[in-house]
Amino acid sequence: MKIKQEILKAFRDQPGQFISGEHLSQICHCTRTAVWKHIEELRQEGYQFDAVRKSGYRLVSSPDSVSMEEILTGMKTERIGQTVITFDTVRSTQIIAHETANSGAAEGTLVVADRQEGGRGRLGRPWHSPKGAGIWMSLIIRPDIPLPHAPQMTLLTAVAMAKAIEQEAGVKPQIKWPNDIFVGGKKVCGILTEMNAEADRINYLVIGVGLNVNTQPQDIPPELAEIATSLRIETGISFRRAELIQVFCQHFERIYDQYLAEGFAQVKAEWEAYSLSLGRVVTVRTPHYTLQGKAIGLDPDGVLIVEDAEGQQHKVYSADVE
Ligand code: BT5
Repeated sequence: MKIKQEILKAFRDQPGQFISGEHLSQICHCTRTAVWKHIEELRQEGYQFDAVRKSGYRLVSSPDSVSMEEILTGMKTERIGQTVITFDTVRSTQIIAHETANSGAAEGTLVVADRQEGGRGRLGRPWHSPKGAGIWMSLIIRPDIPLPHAPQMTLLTAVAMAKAIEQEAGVKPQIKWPNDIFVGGKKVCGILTEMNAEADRINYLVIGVGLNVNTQPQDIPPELAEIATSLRIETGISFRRAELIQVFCQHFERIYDQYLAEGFAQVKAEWEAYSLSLGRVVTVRTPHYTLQGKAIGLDPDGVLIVEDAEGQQHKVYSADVE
């Protein structure tokens, strides 16, 4: 653990308490001067400390930052999110995650940016990623599953994120097949799963997640005003993004481990419980066809089943659903 991370962990383990410079230097295995220097650096990053002679330091408040220290301090997982690479501004965290995965990054490596200049959705659509407002991250995983099962990871990610949103924001999210999470009837989160594979083997998946967290109405461009929302807009509360990332990683790891051990059935059941699409009449659009019908369920592999007016059932593997 880095010294700044150790310092933050010490304060988080004893909330509201003063910790002496001497004690901090023992925890961090460094000199008291080094402790002071790192506390000054943390102050520059927006952390507020009280410093009282003889008592030491007390952490008063933390910024809403997606720095490596903030994300790793309090991360309660075994491997998902245990390696975190962070940036102020990138074109897209997907691009960096692919490069990182290609150079051998471990499963669970997370790439996070405060802002994206070229965030992307499916089919090259743009993803609006303003500075400091949301979670723009890409997770690298290396599941040993058959290639056709890769899309199940999108559904699994949506369940993990829906649970994180529910736990942290206290609202009931709904998932629109396959990759959108809605709160209050508008899109709060989108998921983009990209795969690198050989003929019969997945090398890695990069799962991109964009979550509008503290976005204010004026940060949403006019073309998205009717369709996009944020957790803050829906609840009136600001959230600490690092904490949301930690909670997401915890849910993801638990569901993913169960999925690897037991298969897709549990994810399917949880996904259906959050579904916005099932039981509704939907329009399915792909580059090749448009279909109208009732979304009646997922098949055991996670493929959407739509029944048309003639009662014929269609399997939908990848599409936009309205
Ligand atoms: C998605 O695509 O919803 C997947 C979005 C994935 C974004 C993450 S952010 C981290 C990682 N790095 C990346 O570069 N991407 C991933 P799709 O279903 O194609 O939806 C895209 C559509 O959502 C756009 O055409 C807009 O209509 C709408 N949209 C764009 N930005 C939005 C936002 N911030 N909130 C809600 N809707 C948005």
